[in-house]
Amino acid sequence: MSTNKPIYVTQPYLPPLEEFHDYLRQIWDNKILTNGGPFHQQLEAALCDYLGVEHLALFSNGTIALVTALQAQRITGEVITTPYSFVATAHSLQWNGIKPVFVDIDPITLNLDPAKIEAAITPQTTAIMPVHCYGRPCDVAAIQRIADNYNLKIIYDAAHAFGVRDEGGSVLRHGDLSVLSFHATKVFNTFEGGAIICPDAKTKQRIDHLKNFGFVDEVTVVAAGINGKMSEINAAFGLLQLQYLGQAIARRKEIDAAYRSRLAQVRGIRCLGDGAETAANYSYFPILVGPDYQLVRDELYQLLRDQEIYARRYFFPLITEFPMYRGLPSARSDNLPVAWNAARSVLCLPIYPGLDDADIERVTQLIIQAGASRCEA
Ligand code: T4K
Repeated sequence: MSTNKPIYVTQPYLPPLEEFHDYLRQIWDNKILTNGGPFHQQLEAALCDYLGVEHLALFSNGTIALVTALQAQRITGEVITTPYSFVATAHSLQWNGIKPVFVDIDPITLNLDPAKIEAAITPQTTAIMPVHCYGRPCDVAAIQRIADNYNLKIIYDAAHAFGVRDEGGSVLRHGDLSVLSFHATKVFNTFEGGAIICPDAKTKQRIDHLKNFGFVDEVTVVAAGINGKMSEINAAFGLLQLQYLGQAIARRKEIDAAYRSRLAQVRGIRCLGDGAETAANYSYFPILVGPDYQLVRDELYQLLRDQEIYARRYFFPLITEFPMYRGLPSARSDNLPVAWNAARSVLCLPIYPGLDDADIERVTQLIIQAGASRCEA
């Protein structure tokens, strides 16, 4: 067992505690704890500014935001989605009584492959739910073309895509709605939290009603809404964290670059996003362990774990391998060969602002040495 400190796949960035006390003091003074209080309103405005979007509704977490986004667009029937994501993507459909139809992913980006979507459309299809996996944008233009041709809605699961931009601005402007997660493990976090990016004020108003039980005023309920509100403590933490986000992302960018340069020469290891034109937000650092590497992915995963380096296999197993989805015809592995292979070769390396250069050295040296070991033997 190593004497080094454990290294996790991620750790939240925590601003100075004393500064959070000021926010807590204000909450204690005005006694508004939730239900769209002042920090909630301020965070919505601050995030619109930061992200470059016009309308945003905060939520208690990303999963409830996804469930509500589907309700807001009145999605029913079948929705085309990716098997290569966190299970909440498909669960949000299931919670709405919608049948997920799984389509394979692109081998370069690991996002939903637009070339495979049309074949999965049936008369019951009402929408597409793609995921900007690891914050790397989907082929939004191709997906939009298909949606336009077949009159489908697009709900982006943008849980990983905080702050990601393309040539036209925020990647979150695409589709009918985009949903963010502010979970503790994300680039920007509010402990738990999430948001829906809305295209106009009317949509935001409907979503605001839906996240507050459907209440419009004291006596009027217009829909069977849910409780998806973000509390003042979470919103206050978000406001404070936003002030430090620039430096946190800058450090993530350095780590990303360090991994890429150190691992560039390792045979059989591919760093996702190498040569990609659109930068992500450095939220994850996925590598693909190919057949040319000396260990299979799970051997490398275990070797790192033995040294208390907790890299994670996001996303293994595929969503389609879980019991509530595996019986669906679209869940068959021969329908999803790219996703199946990616789930068995991916390893997300630790990346977070608190990771220091010695940590990066430790992680990469182990990968380099393990890659060389059997050649020497
Ligand atoms: N859509 C997509 C594409 C998503 O990836 C997610 C969430 C969602 C939707 C749903 O959004 P939310 O409802 O969660 O807002 C984590 C997160 O729980 C989950 O938010 C995230 N995706 C998913 C990819 O990862 P786990 O089970 O891997 O997390 P856990 O607890 O093992 O944490 C990983 C590491 O992070 C730990 O080893 C240590 C560190 N950590 C974690 C927590 C919670 C900390 O240092 N502090 C902490 O408080 O799921």
